Amino acid sequence: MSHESDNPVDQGRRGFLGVAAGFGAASLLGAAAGTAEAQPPAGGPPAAAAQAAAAPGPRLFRAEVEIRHCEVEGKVPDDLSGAFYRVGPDPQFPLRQGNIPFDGEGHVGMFRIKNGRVDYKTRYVRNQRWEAQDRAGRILFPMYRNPAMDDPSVKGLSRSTANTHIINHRNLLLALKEDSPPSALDLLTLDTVDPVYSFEGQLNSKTFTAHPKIDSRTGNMVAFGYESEGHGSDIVTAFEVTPQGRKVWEAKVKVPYVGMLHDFAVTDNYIVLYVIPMVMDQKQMDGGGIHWAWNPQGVTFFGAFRRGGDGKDAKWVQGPHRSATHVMGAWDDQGKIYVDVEMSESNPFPFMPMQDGSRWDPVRGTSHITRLSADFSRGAPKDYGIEQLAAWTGALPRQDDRYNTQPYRYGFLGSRDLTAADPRQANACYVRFDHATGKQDFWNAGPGASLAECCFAPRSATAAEGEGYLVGVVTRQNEGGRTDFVILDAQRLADGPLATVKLPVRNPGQVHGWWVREDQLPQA
Ligand code: V55
Ligand code: FE
Repeated sequence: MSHESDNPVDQGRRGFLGVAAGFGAASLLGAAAGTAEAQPPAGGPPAAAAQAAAAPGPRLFRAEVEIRHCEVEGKVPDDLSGAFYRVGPDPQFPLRQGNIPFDGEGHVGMFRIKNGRVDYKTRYVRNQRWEAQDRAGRILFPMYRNPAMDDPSVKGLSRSTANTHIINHRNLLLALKEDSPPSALDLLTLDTVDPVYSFEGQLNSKTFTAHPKIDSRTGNMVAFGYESEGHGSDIVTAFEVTPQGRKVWEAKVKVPYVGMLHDFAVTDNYIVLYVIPMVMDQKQMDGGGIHWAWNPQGVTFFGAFRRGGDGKDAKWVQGPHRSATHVMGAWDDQGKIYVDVEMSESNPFPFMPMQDGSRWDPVRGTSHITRLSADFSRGAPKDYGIEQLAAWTGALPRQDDRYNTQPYRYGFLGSRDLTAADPRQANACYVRFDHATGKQDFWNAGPGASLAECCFAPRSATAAEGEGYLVGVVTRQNEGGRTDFVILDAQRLADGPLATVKLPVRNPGQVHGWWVREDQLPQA
């Protein structure tokens, strides 16, 4: 894991990373395993080799792949029909020194599953950034979310890498980066059909989150943008769109300070924002650096406001120094709000600079699933609750997405085997949390495996919560990074995959993935 630390004095602490699963470059882009990250390619001219060796991103892939009738070990369940989509950064050209693996152009993958057959296809998101750099043959947006560093030729173009998450809306596949509007793709061909999607002109924000939620009752998409009125803006715009695409609500609120608002929570009655001290650092950007730095003195704010309101009721509850990025599930109950997040004591991202120049701490940067709670029934509470739910580590939790806004029982997480005799050798695994019993069960992916974020696919649109399949991409680091796509019975993870789709190639990294049921897909 070359990005955590290269300093030998840190080896002791790095040993801990053998147990933890987190946001290391390797883990984010398809690894929760303790194996070394891929090495830069050997050979080539010395300058290119040096650049590759110093490149802060993942090994380049860039091959757009199509495989029909994939090889399957086991049997694809008859009642699993639809498509699994994934996206991650796959830099068009090696990242500039000082840049971070969150940059890099979005490369989308699709596993299309129907009648026991699996087809695999990948395409870059051909948006304005990709097209401009393709024509130029070089990087024109050299630094993560620092527009001042852009090549003058790209002024006015969308900066979106579209590399973070992917979600269907109406008959479109939206590829998302939180600093920009979505890019819209065709759900079946993966062709980019609208590089800067504006929700038919209804998007009243310069940005759009990577983590929209689907209302469990209405199917509406609930979303927001932060830095909504432009670079450094402290305005958040939240809104809601029907499945047919009509905007039915919007509100603007001011945040206590400009921090990374990567994910959010939506309940029946509330929008919840959690502000962490991953702060916008203009000085760092003026020096040619990235957008964010971690403020080791910063406090958190748990904020909530009513859905359907004008945002003036927004209340912010101050809390201790913490980080939380992704939400497993959230709900409200008579004014009490519960949000399950992956939470760490401090900066979870090894590649995000510490504002005081201190070294990144892998122990305090390790995340656990944690329940935040706050009682808004009598106005603003004076604090919010923080309760760690289990010892499993990991940073990309999921749930049965039909329960995005409701009380829920089952959560899923890519983690590392807690039961391993030698924690430094702990294999990657997918874990199911049962919040009703407080128990977890898991599938161990075996030695040399890295696991991308998993995704739940229901057996049918009306199946009970958690009844269906857990799907995810396994990178076999001990086979040159070859790809397996696994389909597990979500109620019997320990039994291992029902089907393993074996690809002969490695894969572009994944940040997030999304399942689209057959009935939500256009038919070819
Ligand atoms: C995240 C990922 C991003 C980003 C900001 O996982 C936050 C969190 C892949 O890009 O730009
Ligand atoms: Fe995310």
